[in-house]
Amino acid sequence: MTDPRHIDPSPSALWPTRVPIERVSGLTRDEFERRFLSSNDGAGAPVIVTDALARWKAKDWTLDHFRRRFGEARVRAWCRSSRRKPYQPVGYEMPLATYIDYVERGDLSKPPAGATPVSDATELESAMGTLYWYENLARPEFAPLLEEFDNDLYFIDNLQARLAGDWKRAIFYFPFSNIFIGGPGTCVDMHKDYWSSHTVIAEIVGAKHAILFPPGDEAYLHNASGEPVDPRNFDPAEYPEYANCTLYEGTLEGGEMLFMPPNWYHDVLGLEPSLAIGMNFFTVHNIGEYLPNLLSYPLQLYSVLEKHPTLRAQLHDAEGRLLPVAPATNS
Ligand SMILES: O=C(O)CCC(=O)C(=O)O
Ligand SMILES: [Fe+2]
Repeated sequence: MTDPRHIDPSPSALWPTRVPIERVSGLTRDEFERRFLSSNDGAGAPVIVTDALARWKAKDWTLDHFRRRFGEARVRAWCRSSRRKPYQPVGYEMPLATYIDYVERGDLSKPPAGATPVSDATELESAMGTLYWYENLARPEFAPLLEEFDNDLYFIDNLQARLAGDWKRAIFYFPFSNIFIGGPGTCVDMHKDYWSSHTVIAEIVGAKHAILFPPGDEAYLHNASGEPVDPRNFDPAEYPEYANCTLYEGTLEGGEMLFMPPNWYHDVLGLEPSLAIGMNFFTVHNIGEYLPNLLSYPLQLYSVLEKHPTLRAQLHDAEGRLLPVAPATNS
């Protein structure tokens, strides 16, 4: 019997070109821009920034802290691995405290006792990943968390971080800032993130193994049915051009941040009980691709701003009517 808590993150030995993800600290924004945004003909390169969390209060978060602070909050944890064929997500709902116990010391091959199924499929197979809780930080009970980390990153000019006051925080409410808590074997298998955004994963507790491919490899990474490759275990006959790809890999440790430039494919595997924050954002490099997307979803934007306690008030007049409303005139 294999131990579901021991994860071998090795990519398939078939990949001919493998590049370790660089680890850096103390870079100026100019250096960062040159080496990780403009390099590779504008595709940039992923990088692990080892000192990005240094000033965050959130860097001291622990799983126990979450159990004590939000233990009663009900959460839905999912196994959404495409390794399960046919693809069938498995989801369970439970109090966060129950979920954290499962992550830290539960039997990962079955759902925690007392958890309620929320999907048609209910079978967990640890070889295909374990239950993973990730959720946008827009829930009112998590609002205090937004004060404990910062989207103003020292190494990159995040334009969202320049927004003033409430707006700066409200942007976390847009569907792009997630908290992730999971045990060994959680997997978010190969995808690229939305809207050509930049992505950071701030790994606060635990370790994860990340595999990335540059945007130019996109065509080689999909089979005839359009399914992305599982870079850790695949049939080369299904991906005949896989050898053209350049696989970047690295282990992200607690306290470190992984930066991914726009449109890089990634597969992230949890190695230990872990706690992370993911943020998607834009800079002058990707604003041209990001803004049209943002403007295409005005109702979603409104619905998230509505959840923000003070911005909500600003969206309505004293009678509760949605602003802007035409001012009443007598003429
Ligand atoms: O941390 C993970 O498990 C995956 C995160 C991810 O894919 C992302 O933040 O874009
Ligand atoms: Fe992602």
